[in-house]
Amino acid sequence: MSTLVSLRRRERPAPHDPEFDRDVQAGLGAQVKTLPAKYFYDQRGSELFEQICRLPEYYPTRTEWKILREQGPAIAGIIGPDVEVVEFGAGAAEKIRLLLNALPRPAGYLPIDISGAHLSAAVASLQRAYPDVTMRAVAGDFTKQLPLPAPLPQARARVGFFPGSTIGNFTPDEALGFLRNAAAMLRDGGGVGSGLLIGVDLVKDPAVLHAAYNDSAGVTAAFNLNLLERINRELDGDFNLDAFDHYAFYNPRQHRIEMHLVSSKAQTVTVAGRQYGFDAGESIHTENSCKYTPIRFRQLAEKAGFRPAAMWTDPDSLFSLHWLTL
Ligand code: AVJ
Repeated sequence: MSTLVSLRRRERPAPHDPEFDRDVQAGLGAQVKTLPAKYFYDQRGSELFEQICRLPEYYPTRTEWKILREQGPAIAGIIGPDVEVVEFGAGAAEKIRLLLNALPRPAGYLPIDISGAHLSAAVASLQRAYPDVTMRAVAGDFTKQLPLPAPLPQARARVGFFPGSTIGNFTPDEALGFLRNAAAMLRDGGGVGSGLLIGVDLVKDPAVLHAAYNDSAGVTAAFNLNLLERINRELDGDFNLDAFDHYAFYNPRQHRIEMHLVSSKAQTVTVAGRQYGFDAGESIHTENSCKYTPIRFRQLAEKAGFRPAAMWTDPDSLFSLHWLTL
């Protein structure tokens, strides 16, 4: 059975989503301009991200996929049967297939994603492939405390799934907050054996990191700039996309890729009737993508109340998959 929870209201994002409006106003009005990375993923942005995942330079997706595929039996052995999988930020709900294939008798799948339309299409096709798994999609922002549907009676435990190093979008402080929040949500409906399976990108040669966010086909640049296009469309903005440049670099002090949109000239932009001045060379900081060493990530998880129980990585130590128990 497939249930969609509060999806209808968000199917087509309202032209003037008040929260988007507020966040853009706060971000562009600040001394140092920023925009929240979670707004990348409108219809077009989600498509561009899927293209990024197939780029030769972008190693995280295919490396994590390989770890999941090759370590599937080991992972399934540790997690066990009859669990409800809660996916945070499910997007296209593709990787979950690998996990559902590997797990013995999975009871349920509860994906959470901000892009409701994208999620409902993905879950519909997934449900056809897994008729015995109870699927309940939740449209919402998983960085906030979200009320989840009651646990399934046939599920023994709730297992969180947070692949793709999405946690890298948070600063370490925010990541700690997310992990504490996830622990509370999973403990709530979970029994013995609940935990979190989470993909974390690793610190590595800065040249490899740099290439992954500066692909030669320009897809990452288009992904970054699409945020301005979304503001133009949904908040009646007049950003000239030719007057902003994609700029991404690795900051080794903070172990993170930073993505910016840099104004190529002095200009004034209007959004929802408000004006924002840009100096030549001024940036909008649009994304952080934090990288961790295995030890640093385990320390963070422990601080949030998890017990690091297992970790898998690839032979080149590009990416890590952690199993954290409660
Ligand atoms: C989805 C946040 C993991 O940080 O690598 C990819 C997003 N941004 N290329 C990442 C992203 C630019 C991605 N995450």
